[in-house]
Amino acid sequence: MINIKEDKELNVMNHSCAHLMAQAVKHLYPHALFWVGPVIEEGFYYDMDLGDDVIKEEDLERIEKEMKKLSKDGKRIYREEISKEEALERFKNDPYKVDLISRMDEDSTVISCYTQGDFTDLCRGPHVDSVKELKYFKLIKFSGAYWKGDSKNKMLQRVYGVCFKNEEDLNNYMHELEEAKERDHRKIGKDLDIFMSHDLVGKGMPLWLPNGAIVRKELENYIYAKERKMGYKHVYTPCVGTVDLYKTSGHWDHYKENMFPSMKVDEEEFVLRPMNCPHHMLIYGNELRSYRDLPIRIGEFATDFRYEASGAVKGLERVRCMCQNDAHLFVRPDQIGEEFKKVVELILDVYKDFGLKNYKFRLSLRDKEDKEKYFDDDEMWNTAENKLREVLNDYGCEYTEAIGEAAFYGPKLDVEVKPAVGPEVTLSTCQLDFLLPRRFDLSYIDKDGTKKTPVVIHRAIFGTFDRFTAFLLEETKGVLPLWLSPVQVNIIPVNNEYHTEYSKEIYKLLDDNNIRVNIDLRDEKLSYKMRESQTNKIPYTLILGDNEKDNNLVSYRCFGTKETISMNKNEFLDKIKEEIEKRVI
Ligand code: TSB
Ligand code: ZN
Repeated sequence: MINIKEDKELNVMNHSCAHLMAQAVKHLYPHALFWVGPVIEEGFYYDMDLGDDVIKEEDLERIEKEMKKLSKDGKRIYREEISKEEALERFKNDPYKVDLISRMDEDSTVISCYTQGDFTDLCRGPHVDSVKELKYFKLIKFSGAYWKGDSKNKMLQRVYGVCFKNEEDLNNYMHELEEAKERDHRKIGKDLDIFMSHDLVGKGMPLWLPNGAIVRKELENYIYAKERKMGYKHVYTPCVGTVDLYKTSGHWDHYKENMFPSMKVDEEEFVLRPMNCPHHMLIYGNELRSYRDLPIRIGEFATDFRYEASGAVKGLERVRCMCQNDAHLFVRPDQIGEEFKKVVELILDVYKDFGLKNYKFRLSLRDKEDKEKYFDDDEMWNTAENKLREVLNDYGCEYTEAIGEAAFYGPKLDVEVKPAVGPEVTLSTCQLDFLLPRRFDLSYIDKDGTKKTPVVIHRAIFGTFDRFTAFLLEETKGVLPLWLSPVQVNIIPVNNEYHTEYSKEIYKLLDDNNIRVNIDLRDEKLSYKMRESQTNKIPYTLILGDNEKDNNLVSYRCFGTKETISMNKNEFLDKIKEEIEKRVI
């Protein structure tokens, strides 16, 4: 999809269209006050205080109609530059604008207003010359949005829209949007019974249904086997820790806003953990370590809790309770390069196994100015950042650099992917850390008998099982490979009366061989059952009738094909066993 924010002309048009929408809203809701209306990748939105009014679906049409009227009317848009004093005077009855203006620095910012007909808005611009240039727009959706993104503030009404240069572009965009909705893992996850959520459990706390649990278990088995082969040792640790643990690690100072509030039990104060590093540090510190023991790789499928803004939580992609495919690698300084390289190789290997191609590497570095987030040790940061660059260059990986995106304890390599709907997210991550081992006073005895501090590499290949599953559902459009499919084979007898017995025999053969098989004995038409098998995206549908029964055959249809293939039942079993074992995609 086109990135509207980055297209100069569309950016201006969409910005002007946000004003046009505000003007229309003002006509329909004269008491409306406006906060901000930025251009985003997908178009624009405006946050508005409509008093007690709450936007509903049918309101979008009304607003759009008014916008069309205003556009036809074709008023010119003109710019005025005013002093801060004048701006404060002019907008004195609008607390939102006063808030914006009072935070403006008169010496460095020009304060400007844009007016079209009866509507004036404070704005940096630029804008199109006349509202008549805005013809091909559409209001897309609406939501609540806390003022300044803070849940303690008033909830404003946010309306999203998009504007294009011509009808064709708008239609194409709307078509793509429809397709994206179809590909959204929240829709697929519901259709395929992968996960659900419930207000009584809470926002961002998905419940994995039996089908989803199968996918997750398969992912766990898959990555566990890979990690075990690479010398990882897996552990289980509690999903809480004391506040003191997180004070020791530095999370309490640097990561508190992402954590759930603490709770007191007897004399101890606990937090739900947002990360597992502190627990793994303690496991490392539990034994005396020699230089010969390193690298030590401690892995865990670990449940974490993070405070994510309620407007940001999204299906399985951004949750408040997640399970990381986590590991902490404790290495000697001379092993950083090699170990980091192995992680990059593992990432590439895994993405290949899943046939994933739409991803980008990003090197996340510190913002040197941000002394609050990042610990102050230039040398340590420089060494770590250069080390990562070096390995990436050696490996010939293409990557971009992002300042200010590093973790508080060190720089990292992230893998970024684009969901069907919404901005990019991080899937895999590999982070270098010189800080935590020091804070936990970790050591190993070096060759010369002296005590040295290990370096830690934090890494999560899937990121979280939650986010990876979300991405996988979108990339595959829910058509999972055989080895991951909740139901691998669906058996439909041609006639329940005559073919149930043979169908049950085939069911047993497959079930005994650990194939996830279903038999559909419902009193429904064959064609209905076959269609449903397709809707549920089951890889193999077996249709068993007289010919199959008399000759020990199975006849099957693969998902998405119309062709029926017949085969000896044992041959079929061998075929799919091989397909599962090889994890064919
Ligand atoms: C890799 N301490 C490290 C760990 O050792 C860590 O926690 N890194 S992290 O903060 O980047 O999180 C790891 C991964 O979790 C991210 O790469 C991302 O893929 C995933 N993740 C982060 N936040 C969420 C969330 N709210 N919902 C789902 N997945 C998330
Ligand atoms: Zn970690």
